[in-house]
Amino acid sequence: MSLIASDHFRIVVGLGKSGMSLVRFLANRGVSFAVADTRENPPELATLRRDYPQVDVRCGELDVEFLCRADELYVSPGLALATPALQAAAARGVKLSGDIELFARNAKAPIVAISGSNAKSTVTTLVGEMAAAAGKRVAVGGNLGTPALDLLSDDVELYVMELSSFQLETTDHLGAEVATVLNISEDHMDRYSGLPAYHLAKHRIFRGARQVVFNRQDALTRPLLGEGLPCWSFGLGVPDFKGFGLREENGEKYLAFEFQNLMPVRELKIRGAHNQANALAALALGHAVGLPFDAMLSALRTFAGLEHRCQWVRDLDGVAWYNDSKATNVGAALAAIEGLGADIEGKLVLIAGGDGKGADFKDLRDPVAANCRAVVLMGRDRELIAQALGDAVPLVRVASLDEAVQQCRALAQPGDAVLLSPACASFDMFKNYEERGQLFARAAEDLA
Ligand code: UMA
Ligand code: ADP
Repeated sequence: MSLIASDHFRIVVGLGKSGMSLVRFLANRGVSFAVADTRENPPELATLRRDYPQVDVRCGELDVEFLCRADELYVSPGLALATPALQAAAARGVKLSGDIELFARNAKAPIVAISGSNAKSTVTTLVGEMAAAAGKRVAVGGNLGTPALDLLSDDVELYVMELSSFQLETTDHLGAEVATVLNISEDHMDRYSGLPAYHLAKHRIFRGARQVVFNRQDALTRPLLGEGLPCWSFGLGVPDFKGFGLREENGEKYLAFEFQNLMPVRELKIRGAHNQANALAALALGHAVGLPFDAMLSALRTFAGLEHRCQWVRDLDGVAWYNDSKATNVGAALAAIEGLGADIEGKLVLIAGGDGKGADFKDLRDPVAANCRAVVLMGRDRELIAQALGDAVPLVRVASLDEAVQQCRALAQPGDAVLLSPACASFDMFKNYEERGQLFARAAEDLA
């Protein structure tokens, strides 16, 4: 039986991937609903018309009177709740909700819930692989891959969910078995009034959680409430009681839990200090839901990382080329610049720029000065980055990614690495970060 009242009328607002998953969910349960999208031609319109021709769809500017026919609106994470038509409907008593709230109400298996400014996809995928290695029937998705509602099944034994701040804004009670905010740094400042509002949205992940995992190196990841909840921690320092961390013994660095060494760090395939933190976070989450260490460690030994995250593309004349297109904010680019910068003999030639989402780029200046030979700047906000970097290193402005690759070829010296880590979203020049990363990799591979 579905936990959804059938005498209410709903409207799905936003007809992208999550909107379409809502349509399938509601239609399968015989709930009456309509669809609205501010776009004239939303991505899933053709699919909706083909599979659910009876559903009323309104495209274009949102009509408040239409929205007010509903008891509840399921709003896409892509639409700000501050949108005036949504606020007008809310003021008239219409409830604003989202797909994750519905998912949480209907999921019968425990949920591992993962948010944070960076590393969500890496840690979510790792925990999924750990659970699979432990023989669990696990479903992995949310902000990553398959939308949450499409994962619901009576067969699932564990849900591992990546959740964005946008999805959490419309989630009142998640009730996760274990929840974490991996790290907090500025992102999506075009949607939030500032870091406190973004932080509050992320921390909704702890609502109803039975256990918590926090990052010892980032105070903003500790839950504000919930004293008394079992808490596990991770961080790059030596771990204590209920903590995961790093310990050195006879010159060998180990991933460790409390007072026990688990595995030498060199056995990890994923590189850089940030990825050691990610491995520790995944161990903490897996341990909280009872996954055995041997299965978790075997998953860690085989996991080679995800595409577009500090991904090695090729070597050419002594220069390594890396695609970190998923670095869509300053915190992510910093992790790559410092992590990779420490790993190479020479210097980095960095490609940065794009849609900065209102970010402040000043934190890039010192790490760029310490690790980069030059920075090649592209995209809408390239001058904002140029201003923040000042005269830290030589700057080269380009009009296209192809031109950026050509410039990097000329600037890099043997022992250097070329790194695409834009610190920006891609939407000003590309369909998404995947397209940006693929075009970069292709252009780098084509160099003779
Ligand atoms: N839009 C409109 N009008 C609408 C609805 C959407 O203009 O009425 C525009 C907005 O600019 C919006 C964009 O369309 O940003 C995408 O919205 P959508 O409803 O088409 O999105 P979905 O396809 O449902 O994708 C969403 C998540 N997108 C966002 O949060 C922006 C996907 O995360 C997620 O994978 C998917 O649901 C399934 O759960 C993507 C993402 O970029 C990967 N997430 C952000 C991030 O990771 O930084 C948060
Ligand atoms: P998300 O899903 O949160 O965007 P990903 O796992 O896709 O996270 O990684 C996105 C980017 O974040 C990567 O390109 C990488 O450079 C950076 N990153 C990975 N791990 C960390 C970390 N622990 N701290 C900060 N940045 C990180």
